[in-house]
Amino acid sequence: MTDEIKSPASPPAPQAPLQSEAVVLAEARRRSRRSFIGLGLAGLAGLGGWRWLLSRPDDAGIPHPLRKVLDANSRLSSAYFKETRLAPEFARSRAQTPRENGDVGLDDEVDLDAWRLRVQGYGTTKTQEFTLADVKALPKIEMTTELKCIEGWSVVVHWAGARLSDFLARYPLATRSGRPADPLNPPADLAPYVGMLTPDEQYYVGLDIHSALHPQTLLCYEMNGAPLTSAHGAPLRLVTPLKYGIKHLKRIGTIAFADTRPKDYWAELGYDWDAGH
Ligand SMILES: Nc1nc2c(c(=O)[nH]1)N[C@H]1C(S)=C(S)[C@@H](COP(=O)(O)O)O[C@H]1N2
Ligand SMILES: [Mo]
Repeated sequence: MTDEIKSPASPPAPQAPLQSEAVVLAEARRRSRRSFIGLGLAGLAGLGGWRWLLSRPDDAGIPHPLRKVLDANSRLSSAYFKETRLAPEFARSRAQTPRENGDVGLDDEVDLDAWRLRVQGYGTTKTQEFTLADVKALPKIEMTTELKCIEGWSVVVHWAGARLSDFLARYPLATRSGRPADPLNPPADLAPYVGMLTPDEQYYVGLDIHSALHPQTLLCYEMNGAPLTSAHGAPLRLVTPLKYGIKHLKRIGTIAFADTRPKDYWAELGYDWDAGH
């Protein structure tokens, strides 16, 4: 396959976000228009978050919810999820093919017919397997966003894929109870973290669940209107444009939910674990 930008074979599919996602998106757009205060305690306080914090039940013998916030702020509930922002989107005509950057975990040829997405549910060792068709059956989301590499370059790319949040609403593997992961009303038993690995486990990234359920976090199968090439992560890669390219794992093999920060290739090499920008 070449890396030329191809025109799409058919007009872009109408986007049909799930209802709850449409609400999340509207809320996120509204928030992004305002200056974003940040997710620190100051931001929470300014938005009535203190009242929310202090009204929390005192579960598991933890004397004060603040302890939990400081230990793992991704455990924050809906108040936290609403404080999101969107990465800027660009005219599709500005999209370019990015360089093929980073090939850890892509050594072997990928057998597209044999490939499966393996998902290990939260609180279980069982994994469930999905085909690319399963992912494509979810609402197709298209977005033109900037891919920013920590090396200092960035490029505008048009992506298409399924929202991870739609996947987890349809296949509720991110909660112990099997309740769907609704970003607006996250269940109390939602996993705080998600890890992703290439099939050979050579490259791996970790995300907090808030980032994972962000409306622009996609399981992508198309770049600039064409199926992903192998070097860009075929058949399925992560795109999450509020984070640097290091988090955009190419060729997803396994997704697993966790209580603690999953291992992260570049964090092990000294980069910021969150890698947001
Ligand atoms: N499997 C895998 N995914 C990866 C990497 C890698 O080395 N291996 N590198 C990352 C980095 S640092 C960047 S900038 C982007 C680049 O994506 P691109 O090759 O599509 O431009 O892929 C990310 N995903
Ligand atoms: Mo990168």
